[in-house]
Amino acid sequence: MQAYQRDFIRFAIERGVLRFGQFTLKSGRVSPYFFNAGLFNSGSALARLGQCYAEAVIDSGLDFDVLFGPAYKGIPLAAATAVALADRHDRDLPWCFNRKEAKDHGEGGTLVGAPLQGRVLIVDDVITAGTAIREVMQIIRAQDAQAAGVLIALDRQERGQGELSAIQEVERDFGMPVISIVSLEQVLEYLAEDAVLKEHLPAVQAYRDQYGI
Ligand code: OMP
Repeated sequence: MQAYQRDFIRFAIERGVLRFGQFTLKSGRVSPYFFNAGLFNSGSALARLGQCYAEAVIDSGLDFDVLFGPAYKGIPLAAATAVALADRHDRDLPWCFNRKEAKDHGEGGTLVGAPLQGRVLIVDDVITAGTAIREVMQIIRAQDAQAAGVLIALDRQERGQGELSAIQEVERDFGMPVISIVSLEQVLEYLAEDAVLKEHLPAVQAYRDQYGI
């Protein structure tokens, strides 16, 4: 685990973004942990989050032309990442997002910001079963753009529809990489090292045994 990944997990726990307990997921699975990116809800927290995303994508070496934030949660994430790439990595790239409902006046349409064209980096929060990301792919395809990759905060490393992880399925089906700031494996490593948080380890491990890959 790299230093920025450890810092990110600590930061997510401090902000209450990463929590332990009992949570029902979109997929119906009942999870002993949940990652709520909406709780990076101050200016400094969002700035720091954007820096972590930027660091992860720079680290990956992925080439892309435009950042895309899917509504709603992806929008501030893509914006914060675009700011961090410009400020910290000297990469001033275009970014855009979609509306959930088309606007029939003014500029109209469902896309806002830079044109969605070329190689698109999708910025989102979490992939569990991969449903949300498949919907985003339809938007990108409808614009005749190409998806270059997906950048997320946490890879929950769960099974998708078959034996592969949801992320491996997305990579296989769309021929693009999924880059995450951290994965469940690193969260487990972090828990194991912490005298207090260690108490959550058995439940998270059991969940991983049931739904993980
Ligand atoms: P999938 O569509 O199953 O991949 O689930 C991804 C979505 O689930 C995310 O975009 C979130 O809205 C939500 N989610 C979280 O935000 N954090 C979690 O830890 C787990 C989920 C989830 O419901 O699976």
